[in-house]
Amino acid sequence: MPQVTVTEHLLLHQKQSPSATGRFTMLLNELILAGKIISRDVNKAGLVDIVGFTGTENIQGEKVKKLDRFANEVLIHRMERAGVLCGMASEENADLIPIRDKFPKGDYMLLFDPLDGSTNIDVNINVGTIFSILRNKNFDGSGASLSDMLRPGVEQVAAGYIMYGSSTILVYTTGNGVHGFTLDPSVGEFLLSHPNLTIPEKGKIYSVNEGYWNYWDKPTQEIVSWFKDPDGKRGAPYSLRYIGSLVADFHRTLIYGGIFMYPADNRDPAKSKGKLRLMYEASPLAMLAEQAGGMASTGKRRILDIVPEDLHQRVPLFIGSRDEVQKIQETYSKYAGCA
Ligand code: P6P
Repeated sequence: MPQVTVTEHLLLHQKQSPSATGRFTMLLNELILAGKIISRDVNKAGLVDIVGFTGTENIQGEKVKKLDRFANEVLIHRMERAGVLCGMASEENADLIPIRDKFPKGDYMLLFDPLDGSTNIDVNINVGTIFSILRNKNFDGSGASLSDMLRPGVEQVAAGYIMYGSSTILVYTTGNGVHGFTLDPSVGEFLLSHPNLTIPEKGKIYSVNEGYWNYWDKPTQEIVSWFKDPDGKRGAPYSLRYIGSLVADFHRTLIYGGIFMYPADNRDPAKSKGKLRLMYEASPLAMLAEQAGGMASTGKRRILDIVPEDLHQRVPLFIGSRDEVQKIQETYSKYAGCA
């Protein structure tokens, strides 16, 4: 396959709109640079522990901090200087992150989880940066307000993730299909490796933390039980795969099909609406899933239709192959019908 870079792919396949002034390409290229810096340090994490050296220093010349805070610093530093944003939000920051006046602004807004699943780094499990890109319809040259940013996922102009593991892969959509690029460290470029990714219509894998079975609602318990083919009528149950790192579990679902679930939990008040965040986890992954022919739901509602009330709002998440997500929704509506 000829080596196609992200920039080339964007120029060739991006929906050419009159307003396409290359600013989106600048945004994505800065994001990619941040991803390369994070990848470099994530891949050294084990060494830091073993040999004790700090490896690299971060941009402020400080010793490398905890990797998710380091990833957050890298993203904020790089993206503030991209000259195309009027605001950011991060899983690591309670409030909206403004773009300081000394930097030029643009009408894009970036929301991200800098290093999701970072607790898995110590055991060499893949982790990832998840990002969501919106445009500020009220942009007047000044910074975005919180209400400018609290937009439903259906308004995202782009979404994606960078997964750090045996290789570093960037998967993103601009509403024109889903495409994967693998980092070639020898040249420092992400090269097209998975063009036009699509989720199989139906899968054979379900992915959920079964340890929380007793805290789920009835529809979730019923559908998970169905996956196990309890009466043997279907001849074979689904396989259970659960890595415990959202980006890794989603990436497998995107490629192999099936369903990833993080249901609401009636034991832990903090997870009564689910553990995963709407704006920088569920929404960007939902855009990818739908662009790849799949679905993403809370069980009751399409994820992309939810208008956020808070930057860090949590939602239950059922995402993956159309067939399995529809089964979840049918089960929920059956119970709603009985309510
Ligand atoms: P649990 C990692 O901490 C994370 O935020 C996601 O990456 C992952 O999907 C989820 O939590 C795992 O949560 O409760 O199963 O350990």
